[in-house]
Amino acid sequence: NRLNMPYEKRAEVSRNSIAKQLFTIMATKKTNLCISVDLTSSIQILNLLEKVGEHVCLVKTHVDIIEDFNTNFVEQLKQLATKFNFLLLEDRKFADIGNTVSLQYSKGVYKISEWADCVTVHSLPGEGILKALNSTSSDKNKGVLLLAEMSSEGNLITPDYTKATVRMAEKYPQLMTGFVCQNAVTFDDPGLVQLTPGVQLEKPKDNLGQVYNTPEKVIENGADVVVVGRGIVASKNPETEAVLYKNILWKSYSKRIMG
Ligand code: 5IU
Repeated sequence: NRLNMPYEKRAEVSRNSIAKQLFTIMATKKTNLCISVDLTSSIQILNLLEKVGEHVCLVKTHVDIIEDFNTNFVEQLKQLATKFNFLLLEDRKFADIGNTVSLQYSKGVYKISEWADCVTVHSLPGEGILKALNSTSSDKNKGVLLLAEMSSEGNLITPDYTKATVRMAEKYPQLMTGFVCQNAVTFDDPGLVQLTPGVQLEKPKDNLGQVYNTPEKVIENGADVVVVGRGIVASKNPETEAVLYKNILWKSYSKRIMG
């Protein structure tokens, strides 16, 4: 099964171009760390990425929290992605009807489709949301990470919802980069990425419902790419901390593929 397959082999079977690129970057840079840059200043984000860019395969953004968002920021973000060889995930969590999501994806202030390699999407509204993203023209190759589970306490996602989400994704193999989840929700397609947020070494939770696991635990649970936000971003020395997470995660993955 996919848990024992090395990333470079999984790249070969990915049907989505972003999943293929991501697996290839992970194998090349020897990192499965994704940093979540939940900062409200564009300068702070760019400065942080200068420091940690070489240690991550993916950068996860929430562009709608940036106070001084502008097109120059997007240009610099893209340049850093090229310089350090990482991909961009906008964690937009689209959740509306297809027509609205198509507009939210490509229009407005953020024009997400022009710079994001992939986006997060809720399965809640039904298949139309995937149909919309599939057909909306984009400046680049694109990918969707579908939310099959969440890390937060008391979330309303049930096992049936998770299963139905996996089934929905099966209809759009070219669009699907993978799933955002806490457990191995499917073993069917080794070309899909399991992205897991809710990871920190310091604390077991925050004050607003976030629940943390350790890096070792989430890799055991099937994570391929692991999202760390405040564990790195809020630390005194983000670069040192990024290296620490990177090393633990890569060691856990190496152990996993050994069986
Ligand atoms: N995020 C989660 N849990 C989820 C999903 C997304 O934490 O189930 I889906 C996002 C929220 C935040 C980041 O942007 O991942 C985690 O940040 P911290 O590591 O700072 O908690």
